[in-house]
Amino acid sequence: MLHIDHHLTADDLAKTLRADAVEGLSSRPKALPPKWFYDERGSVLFEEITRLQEYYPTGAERAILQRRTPEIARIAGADTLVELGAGSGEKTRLLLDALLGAETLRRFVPVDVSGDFLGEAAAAIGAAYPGLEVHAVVADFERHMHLLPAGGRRLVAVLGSTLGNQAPAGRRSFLTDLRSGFTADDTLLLGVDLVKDPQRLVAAYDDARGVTAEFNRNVLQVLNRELGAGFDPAAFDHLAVWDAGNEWIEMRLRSRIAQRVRVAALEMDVEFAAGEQMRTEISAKFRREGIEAELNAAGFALDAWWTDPAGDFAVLLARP
Ligand code: AVJ
Repeated sequence: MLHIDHHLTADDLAKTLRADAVEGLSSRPKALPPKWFYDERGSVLFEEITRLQEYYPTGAERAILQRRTPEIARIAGADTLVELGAGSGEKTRLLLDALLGAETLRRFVPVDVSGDFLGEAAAAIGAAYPGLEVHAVVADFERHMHLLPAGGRRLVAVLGSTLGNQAPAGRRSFLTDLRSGFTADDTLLLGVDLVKDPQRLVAAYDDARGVTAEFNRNVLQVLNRELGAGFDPAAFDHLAVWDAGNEWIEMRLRSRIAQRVRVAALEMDVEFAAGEQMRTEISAKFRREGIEAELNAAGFALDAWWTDPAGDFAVLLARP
């Protein structure tokens, strides 16, 4: 039983990319939203990042889930697992197995902006879990959270510290939108990376093998392909900077030279000074009190909080 809802067409995505590029490339400092990293190559590079020794979040979150999914399943009592940024990977399977073990689950709702990726993920889960209803949803987290399939008792999972890609105002509207679609029976499962020694944070975003640097520069190739831009990725250096005031990591691309880059589809010429930096991602790091206050402000109450033994990462449950 496989079913896909489309709230987003390829055309919507193309329009959003153009709008983001016009705005980001003409603002000072320049900035691009991180969601454009994840084309096919970017997704492969991100998978490779999750296996890097320096990139601790994936392993830490997996360790928490390996230990806590029975408790999560018991507390949530969910008949539906909704996974945002989904999901045929190991974490998804840990959750599905636990919910099936508790004999409450009947439906899986993977949600992603990429229809191709989602189709594959949904098919893989459908094949591995016969009898499970798979209802995939192509949607944008920033706009469509109130359109998620309703009914039953849902566990909505936002793992991998995806929330940290947004600044506080964006997190507030995302959590508020999500909350507006929640009933008293629904539960939120959130994975968040925690504030720690800046050296370890920087290393996680500037690995020795340069995989993250390639991932970062890949956004330029996305602009080249989708917008007919003329970026030379080799003309930009990768930077990872800890912003202690905002408690987030910033990834940036720094122009090695003064250059002018044509972006044909936008009929735009973009000037970079030598050494000019463009922000490509923020990855916020959290503290318990801070995320609890954000949840409360959006109408959620913190229900459970688990970390890995080193205290690097947290998985939490929250309810209306
Ligand atoms: C998938 C957004 C959680 O911010 O750590 C990894 C993406 N960027 N290395 C993160 C990412 C650079 C990742 N998230």
